[in-house]
Amino acid sequence: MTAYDPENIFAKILRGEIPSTRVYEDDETLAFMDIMPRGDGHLLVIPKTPCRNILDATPEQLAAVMATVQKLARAVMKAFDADGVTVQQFNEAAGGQEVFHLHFHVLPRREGLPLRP
Ligand code: DGP
Repeated sequence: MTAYDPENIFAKILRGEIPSTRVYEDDETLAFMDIMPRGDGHLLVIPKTPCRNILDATPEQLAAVMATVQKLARAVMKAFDADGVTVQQFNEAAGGQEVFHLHFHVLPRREGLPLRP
């Protein structure tokens, strides 16, 4: 397992070194809009503590992040009058991960409307 890199983009967002559109925050997690949205309301949920991906996450980090994912999944259902929600998560480059700080994508979905690539 590669070590956590504190210079990854989401660590910089957490430290306020680069801007983001924050939509939710609590003691353990942060959520902000994805800069390359694959649909309206596409947001990302991350733990505030260092964590590369699900492979090195602690049960506590996962519990906190998933609680926020559920909260925001329910919120986007209402806010976007959605028919469903897709939750996505990638691990390591071979698994599709591009930013190496644990994150979950939350994507409100409408019936018959595919995600953008
Ligand atoms: P992945 O690691 O494959 O889940 O993809 C990373 C996601 O992070 C991708 O949907 C685009 C998003 N992203 C990359 N850089 C930034 C950034 O600087 N700000 C924000 N808000 N999102 C970013």
